[in-house]
Amino acid sequence: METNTETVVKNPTAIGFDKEVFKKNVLDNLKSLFRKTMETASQQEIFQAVAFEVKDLIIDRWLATQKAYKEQDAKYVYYLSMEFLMGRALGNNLINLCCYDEVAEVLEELGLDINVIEDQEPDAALGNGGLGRLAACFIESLSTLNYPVYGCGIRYKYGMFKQEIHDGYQVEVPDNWLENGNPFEIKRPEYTQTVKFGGYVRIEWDAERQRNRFIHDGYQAVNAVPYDIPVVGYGNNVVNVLRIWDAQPIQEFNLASFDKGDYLQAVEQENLAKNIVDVLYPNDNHYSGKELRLKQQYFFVSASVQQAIRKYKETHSDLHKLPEKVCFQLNDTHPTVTVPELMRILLDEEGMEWDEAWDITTKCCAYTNHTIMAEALEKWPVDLFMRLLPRIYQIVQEINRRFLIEVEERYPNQYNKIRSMAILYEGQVRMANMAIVAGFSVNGVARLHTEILEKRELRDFYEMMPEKFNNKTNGITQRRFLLHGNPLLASWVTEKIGTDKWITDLPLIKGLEAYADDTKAQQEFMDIKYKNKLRLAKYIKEHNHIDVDPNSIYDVQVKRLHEYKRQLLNILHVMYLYNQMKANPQMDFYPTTFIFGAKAAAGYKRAKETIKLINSVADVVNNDPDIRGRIKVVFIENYRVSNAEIIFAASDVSEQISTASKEASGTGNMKFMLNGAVTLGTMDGANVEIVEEVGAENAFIFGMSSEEVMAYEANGGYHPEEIYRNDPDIHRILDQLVDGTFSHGDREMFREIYNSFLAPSYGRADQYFILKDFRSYAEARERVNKAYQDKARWAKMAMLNTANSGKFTSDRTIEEYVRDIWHLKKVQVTL
Ligand code: GPV
Repeated sequence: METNTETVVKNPTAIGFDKEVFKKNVLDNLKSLFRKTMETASQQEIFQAVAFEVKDLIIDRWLATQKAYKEQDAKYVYYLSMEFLMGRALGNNLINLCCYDEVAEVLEELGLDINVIEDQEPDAALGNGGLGRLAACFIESLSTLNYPVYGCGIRYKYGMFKQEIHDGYQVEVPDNWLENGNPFEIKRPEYTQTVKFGGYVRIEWDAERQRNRFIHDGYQAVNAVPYDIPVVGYGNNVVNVLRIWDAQPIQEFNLASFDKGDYLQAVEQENLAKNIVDVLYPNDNHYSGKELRLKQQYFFVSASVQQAIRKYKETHSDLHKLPEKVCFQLNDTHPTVTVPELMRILLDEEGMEWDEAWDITTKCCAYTNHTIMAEALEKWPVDLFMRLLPRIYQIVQEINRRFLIEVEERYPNQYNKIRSMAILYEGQVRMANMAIVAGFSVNGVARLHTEILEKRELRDFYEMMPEKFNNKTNGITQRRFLLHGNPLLASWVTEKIGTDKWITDLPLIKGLEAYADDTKAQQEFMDIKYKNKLRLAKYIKEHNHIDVDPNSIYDVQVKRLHEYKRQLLNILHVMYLYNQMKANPQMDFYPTTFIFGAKAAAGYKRAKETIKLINSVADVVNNDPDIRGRIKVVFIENYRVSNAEIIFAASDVSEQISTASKEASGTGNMKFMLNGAVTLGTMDGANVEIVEEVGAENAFIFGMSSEEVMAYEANGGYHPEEIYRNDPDIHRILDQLVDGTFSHGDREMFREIYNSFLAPSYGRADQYFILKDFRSYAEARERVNKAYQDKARWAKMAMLNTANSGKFTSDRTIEEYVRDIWHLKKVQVTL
């Protein structure tokens, strides 16, 4: 793999950093921003003053980068995503500017702790989970690897809600992340675009060109105003842009419109603009079909595509060559209206013929699929779609018409092919089908996932157009999830392998393998883990008021709450363990802290019940004197990027227990591995590749294979009541859901969970095969518990996980996207 370590500049003075200047400027900022001094300023104000100073360090690199791109007439990827789960910026910007330690020293001289200052920054939580965080890792890697990118998204006023736990239940609190402003963003009103909704399409004869013209009229319009956030590369002077769009009402009345002076229309336009970017939909892996969501999609896509074309035309005259300079990468189907929007611009605004426009569009668009779960597939009702986007809908119809002719030619009289591949079908617009038909690339996010797409979910498309399909196994950035999140381990890795080049070349971390059997290194590794466990214990004490024992095994499942991720399997097993220990207080068991962190979509009932169950089990188990603290259950409130960094660093066991075939990839699994946690998981998503890298002896694998799961599904499921009848331990825990054991006698609290196994009110019983996998899971957990008691063996396993995590850097993933899909060139930036 090509790396660019030779361009990395780590000497802070070489990047123009001067401690004394920095200090003086921070004090000046305090004065000019808040009329305060060090003595009177709040921590939040100091954070702001520091952040503005860091933005100053960024600005020159930002200008230099954009200048270099222009000079080299660089090709850009536009990474279009409804979500960018960025987390905090200050610490990572300092790291990538290579002056983190120096700024920490400056702050210390001012009597401040950099961690406390970093804690003042709200997470930019413009995303739900894996898909949004992947986008954030990708743009960071693109910057670090010297590739031009615009991240394009929405500047939600309210990002992912804050989670509070009241009486064991999740309560959602609005996330007003912009309350104190965002010191890193820059408003760019000069790039404002207009986006049109509703109305109708008028057809006029264009005598000159001898063809129809399509004129969109009677619409409501909003202005899209971009805010740019810098994305700093590691030590290479590159600063790319995350461009997020805000919606503003159009000030002037549309006097040119035929019903001029229409007061009501002006008011309606204002209302449209008011709510379009209000809030991120908090659904993960789930399509909800709300009109406002489609408005959000078209809003940011139209603005981004218009902007891309305008930029291209500043320096190029021939739009036929657009694919040489622009690639639109669609992060799942959410931005798929990119396809008809680009067609609209080329046809209606540029006056092209269909075939020319289609040729360009299909060379510019590429699609990433992130799930095979049916409930996540976006299918917009035709009536809603055509009402909101009348001209776009016409274009979709034409794309569909022409595609179906192709299908018919290739597969005469095979209606099943049309049924599976049509874009418009049974009154719905099927976004995935449109993305596949129009994209030149379709990729899955882990090898197993791509295989399932090819062999099953998208079989007909794969058969018809195999050349489009490819795999890009996900990755994560080690700058955030090791260098920033786990500074102790980061320094130790550098010391052990004798170089810090792993920061931009993660496979070098393999050098740790030489120490796997070295007793002293094992001790050092576990000492670092212990310190990180202390740090997490302190966090949990401060935020959740629970004492945890840093000598216990930290067994951790943090991710969105979803039935397919099977937090329920985890907590049912804790109930089982509790029963075992009550029955046999002397049982051989190493003390374990079961840590959960998860937000449930606000409207996802089963997920919220599961949170309540976890907290209820925690209440009983943590307070039962018979257990003597040997089992603890902790639910960490408000799991998000910033506390995730602390959690990964402190984990011993990484729970990756999704029903095989359901988790497209997972990326948390990689963050745990990098930080030396051992995977306890199913053969699902990227777990398969993790096991391949680290070796089966250094992971704990259990459960049905994806093939087995899919075979059961093809037969309509299985019979969980047989297991219930024949396995007394399982019988007992299910009964405990409805006998009040974990609910102060309330027999109804968990009735629906109970019913989901034995008497589902909808769908199949135990849809995610929890009981089917239970014994295998229990046995794997026993192996984990035994293995941990052999300190040397565990230390070796943990270290080998870190040592073999090299493949899972997002730098590798990005190089593959560049090689196979984007074909970007590296741009060197000098100051
Ligand atoms: I679709 N993913 C997500 O976070 N939200 C979504 O709406 C959809 C997918 C996730 C998958 O569930 C993960 O397996 C995957 O690792 C991640 O996307 C990034 O590819």
